Parts: sequence; C-alpha cells; structure tokens
Amino acid sequence: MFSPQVETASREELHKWQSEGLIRTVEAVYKHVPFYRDRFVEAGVQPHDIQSISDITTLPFTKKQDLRDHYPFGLLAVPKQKLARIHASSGTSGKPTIVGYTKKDLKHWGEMTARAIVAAGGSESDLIHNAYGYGLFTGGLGLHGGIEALGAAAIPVSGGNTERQILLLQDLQPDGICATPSYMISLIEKMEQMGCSPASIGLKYGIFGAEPWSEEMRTKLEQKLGIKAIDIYGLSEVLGPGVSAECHQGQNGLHIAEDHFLVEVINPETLEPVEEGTFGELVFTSLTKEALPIIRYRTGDIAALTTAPCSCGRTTARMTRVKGRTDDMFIIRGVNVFPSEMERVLLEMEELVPHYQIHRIQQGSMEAARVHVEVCEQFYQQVNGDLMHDHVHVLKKTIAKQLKSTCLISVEIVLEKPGGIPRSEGKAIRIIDHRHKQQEGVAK
Ligand code: DLL
Repeated sequence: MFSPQVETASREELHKWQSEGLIRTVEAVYKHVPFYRDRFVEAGVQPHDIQSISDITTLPFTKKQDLRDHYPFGLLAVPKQKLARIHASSGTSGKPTIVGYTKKDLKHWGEMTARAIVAAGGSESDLIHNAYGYGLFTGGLGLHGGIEALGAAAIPVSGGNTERQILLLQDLQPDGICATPSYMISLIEKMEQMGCSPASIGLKYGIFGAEPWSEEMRTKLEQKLGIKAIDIYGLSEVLGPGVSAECHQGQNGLHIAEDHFLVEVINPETLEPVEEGTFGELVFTSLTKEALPIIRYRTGDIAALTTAPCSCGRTTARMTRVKGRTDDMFIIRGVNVFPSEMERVLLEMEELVPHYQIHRIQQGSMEAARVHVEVCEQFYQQVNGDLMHDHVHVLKKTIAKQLKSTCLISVEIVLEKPGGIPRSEGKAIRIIDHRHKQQEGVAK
C-alpha cells in the first residue's frame, strides 16, 4: 500500500479525520467563497453548526452549473496567485469548467493516484505507459503525478498516434498502462492488425477509467493483454483520477480516498441519502482541498457503496463501478437502462467487436434507441461483406432478443462493417442524441 496508515485506518479514526477536514473546509469556504456563504445563509447554516460528518446533510448541494455560473475563478478559495495548476473539464456545450490546484492540492492528488497504481499491482520499479490525454483533461497529468509520487517511471505518451504507441509498447515493454478502456480496445485492435500479439507486450496491469465500462469489457481486456484490468474513477470538479480505484486483490469495488473526500449516495429524485448497497447518485465533499474546495458536489454518476471488508485489507469504503450518468440513462417504454448495461450484452457475442454507439431518437411522445454495433472481421468475411445477407438478419434478431431479455428493452439494431464506428483516442462517444434536433425540426 502507498499510504498504509490511512488505507487501513479504523472507521472511527477515519471518521474523526473526516470531521476535522469537514469543519476546516466549511470554515474556509464560508470565509473565502461568497457563493458558498450565500448558499449557507440561504440554507440557514453557519460554520459552527457543522460539528461532525453527520451534519453533512444540512449543507446545500453544489452542481456543475454552479461552476459554470462562476466561470472561471468564482469558486476559488485562494487568490489566483496561489494556484499551481489549472485543468478544465470538456463542456459539451459552452464554456468549460475550470478547476484549480495549489501546490499542496497537487501533492495530495499525486499521493491518491500513487495509491491507485499500487492498488492496481504497481510498484516504484515499474515503467508505466500513460495514454491518457495530457493537457487540460485531468487524466494524463493526474496519473503522471501518481507515477512520479510513487517513484516509478512515466512514459508520457498521451492519447492518439496509435501506431507510435504500439511501437513504444513493443520496444519499452512497460509493466503498466493507463488509458480509457475504449482507447485500450483501439490499441489492441491496431496491434492485431499490425500482426503484434497484445499479450506479447508483457504488461502486468492496466488502469482504466474516465468512462463507464462493464465486467465483460474487463474480461476482454484481461484476456487479450494477459493483465489485471483495474477501474479508476474521478472527475475534474472534485479532483481528477484517483478519487477512487480498485485493488488487484479484490477487483470488487473502488476504494475511495476517504481521508480526502466524504462520499454520500443520494436518491437523485428526493435528494435523500440511500442505504449502503443501494444505487444512487454519488455526492462528494472535499476535506483537504485548498484551491477549489467543493461541498456536496452532485456528480450525476450512479453507483452504490459498501464498507464490507475487502480481501486486500484496506478499510476504506468502496463504490461499485459507475453504471452511468443520470443524464445518459434511457427510459425506453418505462424501462431505465444505461449504455454500460447494453455493452454487457454486446460484448458477449463473438460476432461483434466492442465498438458501438447508441442513437437516442424520439418516436412521437416516446424515446427510442438505435444501437449501431460493429461486426468482427471474421463474420464480415463469412457474409462476403454483404450486410444484407441472411446471416446478418439472424444476428440482428439475436442481438435484439438478447437486449430484450437482459435489459428488457426493444431497440433497433444496425450492424456496421469493421471500422464503421469511429475510434476514440480518449473517452468514447457512446451516445448520439438526435432528440433535440428532431424537436427543432418539428418546431420549424
Ligand atoms: O474523466 C477523470 C479521470 C481521468 C478518471 C482518468 C479516470 C481516469 P472528467 O473528464 O471530469 O474527469 O469526467 C468525469 O467521467 O463524472 C464519470 O461520469 C466519468 N468517469 C470517470 N471515471 C469513470 C469510471 C475524468 N471509472 C466523469 N467509470 C465522471 C465510469 C467514469 N465513469
């Protein structure tokens, strides 16, 4: 373990640190961030009302829109001159969300991602290929900080330039790799096209995150690469990668850096906390951050928590893998479904490769979906490149049936030829939403 004292602390000890961190954070934001002061006043809370973590529910929530509304620096609790780094999250529309870090924040962040690397099975003697994008995105530099804090060696490749990545992987034979799971799949595919066996790289572990992925995707990555595939989670508004990560021993939930964050799971409709083990929206409060402390940040990510013991000996609470985001959830004829749940079904079929996109469409007053998925080269050869072939119709029916029986939804299936779905170099674009355009079309 990188920080054994913290990672194996008793729950009582941890709660004591958390309460101290919460009190400090609430005082700091009340004093230095007018936005929080106003919100606290509106909610009728004063800093002295917060005595321990059990008082957290009296505090108001923060949402992404609050960061946007105070763009770029309105939520900083330190003067701009004290910043050591800026990152930004890619806004789908409009301005990005700016996040800032002091030197101390960067130190803590490095420790958290170093913990994640050790939890994945890494050590200071390792060579680690980092294919997360370097830049405003927190993935590249976030993991890089952890590799350095650990004392391992970083290969700071960043995303893209896939053939060069493969050359470096073959020649440098790193122990670990960091990438989005979808980019790792693209790397594997390219290696195979180049006649290189992915397992021959000799990787031991992969640290995959930044987007939802399924157990079936894990199996695929582990089998192809001969590695342990580890899930890492984080978000820029809260920190970046390292908020939580799985251990290679358990691979059963992501250990949360609870000395730095207080986590809650709420029902996104009622905003009430849910029981341990129940799925809901993750909410994080920072306990040690200086530049951008954050109070009860509603992530939009759906997961559940457990404090049950883990085989690795860590005592920190674990979250399940993130099912998806509240805004990515489909409601098709009354059934709620996340793209990652559809992924599980698609990846089980040997005729398909793990490249898919889900198109959300409006049919009258109902939402519908069209799933575009790619067939593998072998199947494509079998049908002589004819996607109107009888076998293709049979395959489409089988996929639709599987989705119906597993996810309880009826969707249209479109099979694409190999290479037909755009490849990602970072986060995959899994969802294409046509609903607004359709509505605009109607309005015109
Ligand atoms: O994606 C930080 C990160 C970088 C995490 C590298 C892991 C590895 P953002 O760009 O701000 O930050 O996006 C955050 O991505 O709210 C989730 O919806 C999603 N996400 C991140 N990690 C996971 C994961 C980075 N392991 C948003 N599983 C979050 C599922 C994830 N979704």
